[in-house]
Amino acid sequence: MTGTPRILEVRRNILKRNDEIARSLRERFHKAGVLVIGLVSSPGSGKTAFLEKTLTLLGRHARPAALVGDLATSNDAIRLARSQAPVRQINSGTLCLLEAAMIEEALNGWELPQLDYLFIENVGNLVCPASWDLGEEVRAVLLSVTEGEDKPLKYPTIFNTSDVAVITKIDLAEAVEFDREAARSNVQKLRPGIPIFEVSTKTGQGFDSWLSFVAGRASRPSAGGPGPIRSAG
Ligand SMILES: Nc1nc2c(ncn2[C@@H]2O[C@H](COP(=O)(O)OP(=O)(O)OP(=O)(O)O)[C@@H](O)[C@H]2O)c(=O)[nH]1
Ligand SMILES: [Mg+2]
Repeated sequence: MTGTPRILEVRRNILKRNDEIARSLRERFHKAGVLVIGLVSSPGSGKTAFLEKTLTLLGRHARPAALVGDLATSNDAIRLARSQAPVRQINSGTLCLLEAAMIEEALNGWELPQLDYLFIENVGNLVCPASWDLGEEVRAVLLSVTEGEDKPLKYPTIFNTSDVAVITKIDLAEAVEFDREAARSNVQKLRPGIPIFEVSTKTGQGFDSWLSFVAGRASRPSAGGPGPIRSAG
């Protein structure tokens, strides 16, 4: 048999369609002047806790909003809404990732120019979301100290498609004998030069630096062009 196996071809077409929607979303975000930051990590590494604190702190002087993806429940949206920011939950059903079309639909009725920041918390998974562009300007990958320093090496795609890394639950580092130098060096091996923040939502450690980074990215004119390559397809 010759030619591309059909299953591969279908996957490639789906990824291509996703990239087209992501590109048009990126243009909309750019025109509206909203900085979009995607959060990816394994389940339970602290995305919602980190985002709730980020929204609360940013909300004191700016207009942040969030979309949050989970297979089921609205639990995370309820937690994030405590920050007073506009929040929408996306339920992906059986899908282990968010697609650009889901973002497009979830934004219905929102006036993007009235926002300064839009955060997108992806479904907890270190594999599925890696190749799916959502039109975000910045992708942040979170790694909690309880997961082990080797995770970047074992799940390289999610780390080398990210623009910033956040080590979470740093208050637990000692208890789990977290080797921060090894973790940092593993992240840097995959994405040399990537900024890395170490934070705790329990103590507030690291949030000043993280918020300075976010503000810096917001004030930097984005290219508004095709954007970063996330798709491996
Ligand atoms: N000690 C400590 N616990 C934390 C911290 N951040 C989050 N947690 C705890 O970690 C658990 C998971 O946090 P979530 O914020 O739900 O994690 P998540 O990544 O959003 O999880 P999913 O959306 O299910 O993938 C909760 O019990 C949090 O209280 C932290 O900085 N320090
Ligand atoms: Mg969550």
